[in-house]
Amino acid sequence: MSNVEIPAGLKELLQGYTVEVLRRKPPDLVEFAVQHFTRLLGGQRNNHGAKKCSAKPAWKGVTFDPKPNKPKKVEEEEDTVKSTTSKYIRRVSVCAEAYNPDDDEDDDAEPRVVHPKTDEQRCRLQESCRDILLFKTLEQEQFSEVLDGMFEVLVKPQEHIIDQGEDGDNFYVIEKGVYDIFVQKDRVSVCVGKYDNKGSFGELALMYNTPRAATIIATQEGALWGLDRATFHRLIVRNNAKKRRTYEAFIECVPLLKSLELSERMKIVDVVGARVFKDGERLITQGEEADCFYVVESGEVTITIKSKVSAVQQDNMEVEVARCSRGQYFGELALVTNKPRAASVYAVGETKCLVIDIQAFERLLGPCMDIMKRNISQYEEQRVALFGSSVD
Ligand code: 1OR
Ligand code: 1OR
Repeated sequence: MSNVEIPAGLKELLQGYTVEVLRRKPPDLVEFAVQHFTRLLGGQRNNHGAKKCSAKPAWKGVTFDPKPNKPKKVEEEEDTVKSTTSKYIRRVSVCAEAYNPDDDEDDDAEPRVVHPKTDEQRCRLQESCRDILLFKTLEQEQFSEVLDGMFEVLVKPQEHIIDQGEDGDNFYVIEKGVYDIFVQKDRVSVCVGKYDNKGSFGELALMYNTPRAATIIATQEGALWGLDRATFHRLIVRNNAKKRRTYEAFIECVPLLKSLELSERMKIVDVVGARVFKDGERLITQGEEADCFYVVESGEVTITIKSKVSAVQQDNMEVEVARCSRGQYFGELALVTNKPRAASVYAVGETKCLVIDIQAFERLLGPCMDIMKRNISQYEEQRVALFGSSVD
């Protein structure tokens, strides 16, 4: 026996298998061995592929089981790679941890999850995440960790991505597809809105440790990017604690939000994105469809309306009708009236705004609706005073 050469790595390989057996206590050791070593092999190939030629598909998208409409966890687990050791880890299903930013240090102990992606997948992912408000206040490093942690989910028509009342597993960013939002009212499911090829959903259950607040159903084939609960918690929820500290004082002095409870104002802070616009940059284009609402944090915006200069002249000239500065809001009119944008808005000097998407606007700003409607009724009076009937 003395001349038997033990191949390098054999001991570690068998130890790894033994540890997994002891942890999971599988009923069939042979079957478990096949699964375990297949996973390891897949991991080696993925790592090789990613290093050598990232254009090769390193990860195929997660598809949905028709029942029970959840991403296939096995595939998800199989493709979950720990970046530091390149060993596979299993995503332990997490049940309902309470929201407590002070616990965040524990999150550091969590292994960083990386789902390898081809260059092509990464491009599509980056494009889908470009305007996601929840990512707009992240540092570059946190943002790239979010991108690493996301996995592709392909969906079929009528798939339930989320069911109201269930525990939250993932947060989703839409790459493509239309998704209806249903909310149960008096035991009747009512469609309260939709996501049309952009946006994100599934953040509430993960942020506040609550059951899913709505049902989200794909109306056609689509593609989503998922982010697991633990990674969402480590990166987004932790960032929210920081965001609350940053914006607490500012949000307190926004006149529109005065009537809200402090907790309601903080919920707004949790979902806002911060965007900086350059001098002269257009934030809103008159006539376009609306999907968000703005509050000026610093700088100023000018609001312009196209008006015909004379009855014979068809070209529209933009006329300034208002300005907004720190603490003032705009972009509510189209959301409240469900019409196209009534004016264009441009930054005057470098301007920073907090941005709220239409779903969060409808969910959180209901109590401020009276104030907004009162101001809206003044627009019409001012329109007549300024232009008579010459506005398009
Ligand atoms: P979630 O984790 O609770 C369902 O899972 C998701 O639907 C939720 O996160 C939001 O991302 C999204 N009320 C609650 N959740 C909504 C709503 C909504 N719209 C989208 N989601 N309302 C509709 C507003 C247009 C209020 C209905 C009364
Ligand atoms: P929105 O979603 O239509 C443009 O996008 C925003 O400009 C609009 O919401 C309002 O928030 C803001 N008429 C219409 N929109 C106005 C006006 C306005 N002022 C600000 N906005 N008028 C000016 C009243 C001083 C009437 C102009 C003729």
